[in-house]
Amino acid sequence: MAGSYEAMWEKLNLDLDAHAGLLEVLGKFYGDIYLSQDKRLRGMEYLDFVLSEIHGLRIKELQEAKAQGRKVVGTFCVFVPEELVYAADAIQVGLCAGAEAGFDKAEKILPRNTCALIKSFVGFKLSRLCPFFESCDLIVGETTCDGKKKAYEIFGDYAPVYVMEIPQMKQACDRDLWKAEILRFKDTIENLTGRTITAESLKKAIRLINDRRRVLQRLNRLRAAEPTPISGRDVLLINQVSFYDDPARFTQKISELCDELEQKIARGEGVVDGAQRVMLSGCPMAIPNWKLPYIIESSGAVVVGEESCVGTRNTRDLVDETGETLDAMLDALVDRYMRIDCACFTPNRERLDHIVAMARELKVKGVIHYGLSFCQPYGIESFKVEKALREAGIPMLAIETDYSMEDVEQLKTRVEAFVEMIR
Ligand code: BJ8
Repeated sequence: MAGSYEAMWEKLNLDLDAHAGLLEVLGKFYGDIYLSQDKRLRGMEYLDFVLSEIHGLRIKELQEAKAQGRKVVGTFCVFVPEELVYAADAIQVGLCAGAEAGFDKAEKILPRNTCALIKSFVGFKLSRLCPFFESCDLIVGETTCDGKKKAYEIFGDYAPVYVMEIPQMKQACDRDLWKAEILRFKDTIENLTGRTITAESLKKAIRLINDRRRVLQRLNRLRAAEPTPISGRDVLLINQVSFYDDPARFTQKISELCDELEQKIARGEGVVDGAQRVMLSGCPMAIPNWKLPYIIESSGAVVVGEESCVGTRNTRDLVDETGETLDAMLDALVDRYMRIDCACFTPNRERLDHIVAMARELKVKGVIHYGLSFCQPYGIESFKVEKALREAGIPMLAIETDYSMEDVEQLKTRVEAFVEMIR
């Protein structure tokens, strides 16, 4: 890939040597974790292609869109209403980063004991390693956890940052606050793009993003089959790519992959024989964070669901499509996003209910709770998750880790013991 895109990366002011090193490591990592799998679906070739071109073709597409006057908006959280971005003919991309690259630079402006997800996005920007960052006309942060909230203040010195205020509770006054924030965001996007969001353009955008959620819901329903026809690693990758790819193309490709899955299920074929069904729950896993699913799936288990923002938290709820006026559609957006059950809310009973219901529907033998080190919302909530699951008779293993590979052996030992226990 490098040869044909070097001029573009240079124009984007990437550190070319460091970037080449990153792509090399990423390619090797991907080969070991993904391409080594047996009985993979033909449809995954599209994902392999997208991944191999993640800093190439997709960036070229963004640059071409920018040349035609379209704007690119980067985000870190599923709270940012993508529908408003597309309704103004802009493009949204997820910027969360799942690798340690650039931590040395990030730790010069952030405390070391900051969660890896935050250090990673700061590190990628400071190290000039990510062409997505460099393509953004606006970067949208949000006041979810304290770490992100305070990091955006510092990050604003390096990038054009706008911060949305996210409520912490779900009372009527919180909905009012959120509605005001959605309207403020709408104005911001209209100013950025020079376009007015109309009922017609918003209706189209709601359909576009709902269609992507619907196809991922279909994928989740299909993978629930016994035996499961697709690995958890592959579904994680699909979810990760959904944050970067063109939404309409992605929906089409995943729909084709689902057709293939249906045929596989009809033949009674699974992806692995005799593996224990487990579910992941907790912090989001941003690309290329594939560590834990790989450990789990190399330890006699298969992941059949992700209760996470890179998973069902992002796809479970659709925006109501029946509204005809702009006001009705904006209210539908407000209501849909208020249903997100991030651990940043208090209380957050609905998340516990969702986890138990999901674990039962997927017929899992156990749940592995994934918390990033120094993430207080998910770390603290994991105790309530464990209790809710215990009451439902479902065992849980709590894992706290980061992006480093140093603890792989230790994690493997713990996961193997858990899989043995649930067998
Ligand atoms: S809606 S989960 S994407 S905030 S892991 S940075 S919480 S210290 S990512 Fe999230 Fe939105 Fe919630 Fe989802 Fe902080 Fe925790 Fe780090 Fe986190």
